[in-house]
Amino acid sequence: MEKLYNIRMRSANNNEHISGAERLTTYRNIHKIASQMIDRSLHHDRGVPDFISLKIEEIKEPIKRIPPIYQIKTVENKDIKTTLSTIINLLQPLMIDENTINTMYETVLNSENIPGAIFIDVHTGKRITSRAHSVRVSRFDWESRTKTRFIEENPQCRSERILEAMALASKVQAANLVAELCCSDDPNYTTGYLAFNDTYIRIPNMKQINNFNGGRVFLIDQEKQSLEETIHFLQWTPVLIERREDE
Ligand code: WAQ
Ligand code: MG
Repeated sequence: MEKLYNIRMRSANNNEHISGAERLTTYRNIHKIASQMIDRSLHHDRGVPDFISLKIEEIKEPIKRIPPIYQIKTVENKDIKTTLSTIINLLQPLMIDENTINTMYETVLNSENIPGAIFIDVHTGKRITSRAHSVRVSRFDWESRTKTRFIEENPQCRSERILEAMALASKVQAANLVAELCCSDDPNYTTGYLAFNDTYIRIPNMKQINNFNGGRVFLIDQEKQSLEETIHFLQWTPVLIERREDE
């Protein structure tokens, strides 16, 4: 197996998060991916950065291979007024306290400019990671044949933004979290998603157009898994989204 490198970019202005990205790539493609990321950091709808960081590291750990998230759905949600109740309805099978769902929703629509995800405890409904310690999922990417096949099977998901979100959601599902909720912080992108039980549910009108708020939350059951180990897996374990040929 060829060596892989993790490339991470983050950019900010006045210490406020603008954008970030992460990819796993081969030596041959480092230059291409790195320049795409710099381009992306320089032309972002959230603004022009005064700080860009680009980090490239060889992966030394064994790579875990996981399939893409199993099911993809889109719900109808015509207006931001119904978004919260749509999420509450979708989460019904998990029997989560409604206050906890409200906290999840408020956290992904926050204006705090959080670069990573915030954990919420499913039992207390409280945030258990602060803005300063938000968790950036890293070291994951699509294996290229799996990605090509996935796009053929799901042509509505061919945009890089959606593919990145699905790769991230696939790694998060592999971490056994109860649920993930995401709203883009891009003012021009209003579709968000909810992921649980290996299902990715796209939710149109998660927020109003021209709104710069956005975020991600991970709902965790700390009686079933340790927060620390989960964070370690999300940040450090290299994961390729890869389907075996016979699947
Ligand atoms: N790890 C943890 N949190 C992250 C990461 C990461 N690698 N990247 C972004 N976030 C958090 C951060 O708080 C951002 O503000 C927030 O998520 C949104 O990130 O199917 O574009 O990159 O059409 O703006 C969903 C696609 C797109 C839905 C989501 O997120 C669909 C998107 P963004
Ligand atoms: Mg963004």
